[in-house]
Amino acid sequence: MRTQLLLGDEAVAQAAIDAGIGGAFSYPGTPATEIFQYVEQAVAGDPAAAGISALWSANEKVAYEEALGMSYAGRRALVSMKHVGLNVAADPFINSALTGVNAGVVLVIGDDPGMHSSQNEQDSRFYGDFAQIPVLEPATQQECYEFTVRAFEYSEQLGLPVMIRLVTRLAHSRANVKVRADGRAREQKARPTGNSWTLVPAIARQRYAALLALQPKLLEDSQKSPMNKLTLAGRRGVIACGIAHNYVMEANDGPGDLSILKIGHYPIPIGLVRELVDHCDDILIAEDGYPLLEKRLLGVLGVPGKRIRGRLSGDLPAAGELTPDLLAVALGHPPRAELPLDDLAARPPQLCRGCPHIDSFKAIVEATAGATPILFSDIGCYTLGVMPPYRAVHSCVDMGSSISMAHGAARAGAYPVVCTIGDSTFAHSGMTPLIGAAQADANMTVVILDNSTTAMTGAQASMATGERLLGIVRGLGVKPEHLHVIDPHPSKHAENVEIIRRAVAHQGLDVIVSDRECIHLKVKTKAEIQAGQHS
Ligand SMILES: Cc1ncc(C[n+]2csc(CCOP(=O)(O)OP(=O)(O)O)c2C)c(N)n1
Ligand code: SF4
Repeated sequence: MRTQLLLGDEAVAQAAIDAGIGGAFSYPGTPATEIFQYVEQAVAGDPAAAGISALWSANEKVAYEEALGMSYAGRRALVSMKHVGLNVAADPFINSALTGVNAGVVLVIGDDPGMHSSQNEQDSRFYGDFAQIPVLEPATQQECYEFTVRAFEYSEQLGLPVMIRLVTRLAHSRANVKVRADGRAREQKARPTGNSWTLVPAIARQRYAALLALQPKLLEDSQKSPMNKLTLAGRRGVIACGIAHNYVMEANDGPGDLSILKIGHYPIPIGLVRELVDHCDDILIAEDGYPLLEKRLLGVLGVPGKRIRGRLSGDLPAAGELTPDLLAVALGHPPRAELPLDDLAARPPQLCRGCPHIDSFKAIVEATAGATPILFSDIGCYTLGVMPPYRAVHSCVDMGSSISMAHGAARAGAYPVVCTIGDSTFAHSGMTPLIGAAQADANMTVVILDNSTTAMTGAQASMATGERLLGIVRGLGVKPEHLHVIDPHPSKHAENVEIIRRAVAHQGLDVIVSDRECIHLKVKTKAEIQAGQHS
């Protein structure tokens, strides 16, 4: 055993290394990025991690499928992503509960209650429930480590993927973690035999029946799991899930006379919940996310004779992160005096001075002045083009949506339609809609903002930049005479405006690659960029 000061994310990564993974798979996204980055760095410097494969994937679906392929071939695989990434990976994820896994697959999701750097605050425990697989929810960095080690063993024992759900506060805070010092690669498992991985309907029906048949065991396991702890004391009870347990302990200054069910292992341990509810009159449910447990417990008709409180009852807010202060009030303690933060001036995020995206937006705005353009955009630093003075972003829905939405609008007869998308987002999910737009020769202009990096999440390498990007665009069917490259720099402004004007005037598809490095690639180290960026 040795002790290391680790982020929750890093504790998960260290545990995966110690569990003998053959590979880590991911696409960057806050708050999960550091999981993969820790493995990547360990591969370079830690002999225990030598031989682990750690390459960023093009998107989360690809990452999940690569992990599944590694498992099929007999090696344990770690796959991590932010919560909205699981929407992208949902297809293989849900289906892998039917195929099952060979060597252990652990999927780690970083949820972001409060939307510190995300488009929504969806709760991934629902995905686990939907796929009918076990979900583990650690409360501390030590549990991040221990639950991950256990998750690999459990995944192999069940032949199912196991999900670990983290939230931003846990993923991004540090504590001392006791780790095993004996991490080493495991033997390769034999490849599966038979057809169970081929989900044609006849096999899929059998596999789904097998998954359903496994459900009583999953429930029995969670009932007995040491990750779920029931302590009966007074008639006031709390069910605390994951990190919410810490908040309850802080808010109440320890357990006091509360009866407490701490949940870290799902499916919901129904027997333990029943014991707590039978024992108590008043039950507060503390979940940092959606009211998964509260909703299930109340059902359609509620629990007669018991007071069930939580986000649905209004005792805790319906949206946003939980905090010890919110729980203190819900537990009947006086609210703590607020810190006087009013004097701090609000500082909205901005594009950096000298950012190439600024010059791209200035040129787009000038080239479309006088018309009423629809300016679809996407997710990255450039989303900040929504702010004045540019106001050049009218939409940002999900990664890759700019090109598809522009195509839809063009088909509705809208004109001019211009969309902006970053190089990494283009590789993630912009290429597929461009195939259709090129085939239809849609009347729209796509501007790919190639700053040679995935800047927003901390300057990870991009898969579609420079000459490679141009080759991809041509390969997707864009006519060479309608593919242009501009240099987004103040000295080239007039020239760029003219190129965009002509592209917009052309009744068909044009793609403009706006090619200039993020300024921080030149003047800052990756670590400095990572310290300042997120999402
Ligand atoms: C499905 C999903 N995965 C990951 C993210 C996190 N994320 C936000 S923007 C972005 C990529 C940004 O890179 P790029 O498109 O090249 O733009 P830049 O920030 O470099 O301007 C990532 C990975 C997300 N928001 N949604
Ligand atoms: S990090 Fe780079 S791409 Fe992002 S705003 Fe700053 S200069 Fe622009």
